[in-house]
Amino acid sequence: MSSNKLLQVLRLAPSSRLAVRSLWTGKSPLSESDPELYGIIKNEKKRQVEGLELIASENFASQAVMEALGSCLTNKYSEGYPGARYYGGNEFIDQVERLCQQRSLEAYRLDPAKWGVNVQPYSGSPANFEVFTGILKPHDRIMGLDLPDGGHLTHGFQTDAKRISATSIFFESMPYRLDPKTGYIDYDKMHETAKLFRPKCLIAGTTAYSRLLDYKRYRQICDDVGAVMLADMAHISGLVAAGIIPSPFEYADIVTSTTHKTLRGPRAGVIFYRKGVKGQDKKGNDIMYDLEKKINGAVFPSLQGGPHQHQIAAIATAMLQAQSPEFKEYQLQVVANAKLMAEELVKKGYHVISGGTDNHLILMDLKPNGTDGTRVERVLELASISVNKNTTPGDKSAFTPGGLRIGTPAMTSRGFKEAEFKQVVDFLDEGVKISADMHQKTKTVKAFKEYVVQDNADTAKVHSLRERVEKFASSFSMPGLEDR
Ligand code: DSN
Repeated sequence: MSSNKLLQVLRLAPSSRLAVRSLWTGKSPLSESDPELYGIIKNEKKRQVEGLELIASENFASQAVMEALGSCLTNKYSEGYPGARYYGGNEFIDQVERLCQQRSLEAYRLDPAKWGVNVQPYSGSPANFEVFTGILKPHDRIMGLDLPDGGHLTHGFQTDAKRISATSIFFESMPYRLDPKTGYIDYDKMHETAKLFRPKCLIAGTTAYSRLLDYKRYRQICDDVGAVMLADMAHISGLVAAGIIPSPFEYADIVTSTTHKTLRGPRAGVIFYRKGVKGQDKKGNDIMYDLEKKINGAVFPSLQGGPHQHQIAAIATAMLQAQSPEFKEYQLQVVANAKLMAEELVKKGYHVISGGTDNHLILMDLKPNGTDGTRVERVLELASISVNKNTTPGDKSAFTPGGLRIGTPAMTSRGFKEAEFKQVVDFLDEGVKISADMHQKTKTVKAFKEYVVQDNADTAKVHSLRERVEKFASSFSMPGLEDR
């Protein structure tokens, strides 16, 4: 210890000195070495246990995943790839990363001679940017589903006034959209636009779209205009692993995903890429895929440093879980629950975009109910129900969009079936009605947000809803570690 540090420690009160000493040995639990942070985490745990988690992109990771995340693997630097690292001491780390690669391919039933996988992306957004960095030059063209229509920021999002995502700053982006009449992707229009725009990469991926993607159609368009087909299956990767919805692997050149949504792993990302023989030239010689080097080089060293091996280990164990019969049952229930919710919402007169769902999520337009996503999200939050406001086709602002996105993966992980989701719809309906009443009484969002925390007859209804929600949610088990 430097003499300056020693002086600082000696000046501390005796109890703080103890805390500092144990900090030095690294042996005291979080509850003792940092009670302030420990308290915040306990509060978040309580919120998760007592609330209804309906954010479509969230889930509850298993105990095994949490243990891997909290393991000693966080201590290790391993820049490079298995067998070719820039640091020593990676014997076991190499085993972890290779196991993760192998299980990731197995989880999607991929032939290692035809597909490779990079398991180092820190999460989904970096994974997408890494793909573009690997296969495109600056200002090359990309085409993805527009964000207000259910696409992701990293699929090239920009507004009329501004390039928002780095994927639209460093590349030229053109959106495709939904057919506003049906709420389904307008593939004919996409094809027409692609012929004019000639993108180098076409993205088949969504973040708020409740229908299945027609991957064959994407492939045809890519072949017609000479584009690489990137499928971003972040939202649906659990459903794909379970084999209960069409897989993008049949048609795509590259597939990215996060690992924490329907897949129920840690917060991280993965990139799958085709390898081996692509086809034959006119003389009958093999043409090989050249994606492996480009993608791996883009992840490291172009965009990332040391891989997070504790995350990679947690992906490995999630990919093992994803191959179990219980995982398939879980995913079937996720979809059954979402379908039930959509039907119940429609019965109650709600405008569900596209009229229903084929996957784990539902997108509602609340404008016909005299309110919007921002206000309903806030009221539900006060009632211990987590959802997120979402743009629906035609919305101009992402801050006060008309819609709400709701999903079933997290509560299905806590054992909810159709009967429980019927109750959830009743809770939601109650919250939307309270929000619509409050909306009528307040002009601006600011006034609304002040009103919802005052004492009045409407907020009393929110408190009553919260009490019932918490009693209901608390009676279901929670995956993961007991106290964290
Ligand atoms: N934020 C994620 C989602 O909610 O869909 C995607 O990045």
